[in-house]
Amino acid sequence: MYGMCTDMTTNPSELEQIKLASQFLRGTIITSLADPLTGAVSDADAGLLKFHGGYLQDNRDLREERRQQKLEPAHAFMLRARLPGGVVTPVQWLEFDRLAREYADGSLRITSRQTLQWHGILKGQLKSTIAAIHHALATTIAACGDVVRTVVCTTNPIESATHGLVYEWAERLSKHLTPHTRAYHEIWLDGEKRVGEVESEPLYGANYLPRKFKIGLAIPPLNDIDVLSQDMGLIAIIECGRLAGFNVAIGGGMGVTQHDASTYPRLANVIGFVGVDEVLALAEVMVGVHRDWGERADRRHARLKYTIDRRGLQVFQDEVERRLGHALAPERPYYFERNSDRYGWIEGHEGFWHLTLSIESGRLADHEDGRILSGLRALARVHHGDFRLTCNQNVIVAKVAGKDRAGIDSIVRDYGLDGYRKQSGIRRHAMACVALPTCGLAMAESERYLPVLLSSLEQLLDRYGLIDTPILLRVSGCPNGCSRPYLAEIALVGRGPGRYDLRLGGDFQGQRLNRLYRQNIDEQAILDALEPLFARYVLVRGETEKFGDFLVHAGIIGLEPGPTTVQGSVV
Ligand code: SRM
Ligand code: SF4
Repeated sequence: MYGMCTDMTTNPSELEQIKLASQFLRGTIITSLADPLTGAVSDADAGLLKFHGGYLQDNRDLREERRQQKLEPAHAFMLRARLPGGVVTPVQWLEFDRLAREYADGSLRITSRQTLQWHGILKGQLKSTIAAIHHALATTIAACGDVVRTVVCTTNPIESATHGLVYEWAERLSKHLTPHTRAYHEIWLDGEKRVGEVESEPLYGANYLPRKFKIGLAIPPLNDIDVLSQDMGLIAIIECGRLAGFNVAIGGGMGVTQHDASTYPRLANVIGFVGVDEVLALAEVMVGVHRDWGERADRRHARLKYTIDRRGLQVFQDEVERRLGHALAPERPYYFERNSDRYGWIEGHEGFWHLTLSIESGRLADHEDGRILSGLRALARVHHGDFRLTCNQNVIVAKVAGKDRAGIDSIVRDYGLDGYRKQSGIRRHAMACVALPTCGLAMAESERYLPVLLSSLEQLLDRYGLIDTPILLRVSGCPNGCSRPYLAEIALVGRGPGRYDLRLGGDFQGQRLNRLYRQNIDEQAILDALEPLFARYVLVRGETEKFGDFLVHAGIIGLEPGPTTVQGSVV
């Protein structure tokens, strides 16, 4: 049962008080939605709305102009779906696409946690959009907020039936850990209030978690979900073709607060192994310890990684095992080959084919280089399998019968979705977070800057014969790290308009954090810093040595080679 955390008794943060008083996430959202005088909702309701999958935002490109006109910011909402494992049926796809065109800004956005976002929804259309998502048998509840978020899973419909089982665990975990409140039904779906019924959240309690909690399941040798960046990562152990269970990794997280050296990215520690029959119990226990031990006064230090470092890993593990009733078994061997996606057609185990398409920054929109949104709509109209979103912001057209491949290929070609065939090595492995104009926390451009940056980098790489060399590049518009930049071989982390920290030396498997190389520099300085490194790399690299590993082996970045759980962030 839920126990009141000790930190809650001392100065809980404002949001803690809002959650506690919200009557299980109701607050005054209904009143805020009905207020005709503003396109926004009250601050307290904006905090609660996140638990329903919605973010109050404004178009930052228009902020200054509207301020001068004495108008309130151009408010609109971002909605995020909760899609465990990133699976979308063609019927759902067509509905999501309709909502993007009718209610949002004409685009869909695949996120770095394999789900979809709609941006630019006006307040008056929020309810219709959420209801339509619900009727398409999906939901937005708990896609955001201080709860267990969308559970991610290696997007691999390919290798074996066991891989399907792992996906089922992602679904089961997601369902098991979804909040119980009926507020969502009442507010968005005209659900009736159950008079006299005493509501409860057996796992979360009335004030929910101190902070978000992220769970991901990886199936080695693929680490496309960056399992060591999750609060709780589960690494599938498949023995003799059978899913034996999972290695358990805890305390991963990327977020850093600008100018606050007490915040840092952290790789999860692998602490043991559980059999499949204990996965749900373990997740509940882990979430329970986060709930009870997490920091409730200062949200900057409320993620699980800080609780673990504050209490000590062994003390934390002892508590988990005490609540579980026994010690975890020792971790089992595993090996990761890559954390990026494999593009193009791959034959699966049931005779089906799967096509991974590269979507720049996950943005599905129509523009001069391709009719990406229309192309996916055309695919959804003829496709009999499903779509799988990846944590690298790409999409897989999954379960295609051999006879249907040519038809799919011709749609892909006609709509300019075949970029993956001609892309440079760095472009195939690039990822950027949303940032401007919708993200309220962005300090620099990210998604809109990526194409410009890539063109400059490609010119440089071409000069050194490295145009086809796979290099993992990630850009974030601020240190929060939504594109998981701290795991990239080359990362830019936004500091201010046109200025970034350049970080180097992550590996290709998502098992090593990179380090700060140059602070707060502009594009020219970034290119100047990278050019001599590319020049050296081309001279000394072996046949297969990756750029990040070269930087470490050559002593350019002060890191130990190999899979390490390096903490801290600055060289
Ligand atoms: Fe994120 C906040 C976008 C994945 C760490 N993130 C935000 C907000 C909601 C800004 C805000 O709070 O107002 C951004 C909305 C931008 C917009 O306009 O859409 C935002 N995060 C995203 C997405 C859409 C980035 C993308 O380009 O794909 C990803 C949505 C994931 C999803 O579907 O749930 C996204 N965010 C991540 C990840 C990557 C991951 O989870 O694998 C991280 C790093 C991992 C982690 O959590 O440590 C991440 N986002 C953050 C943080 C820092 C959290 C921290 O511990 O300090 C914030 C800020 C916060 O929570 O206060 C944040
Ligand atoms: Fe916004 Fe920063 Fe996340 Fe980018 S990294 S989406 S700028 S919060």
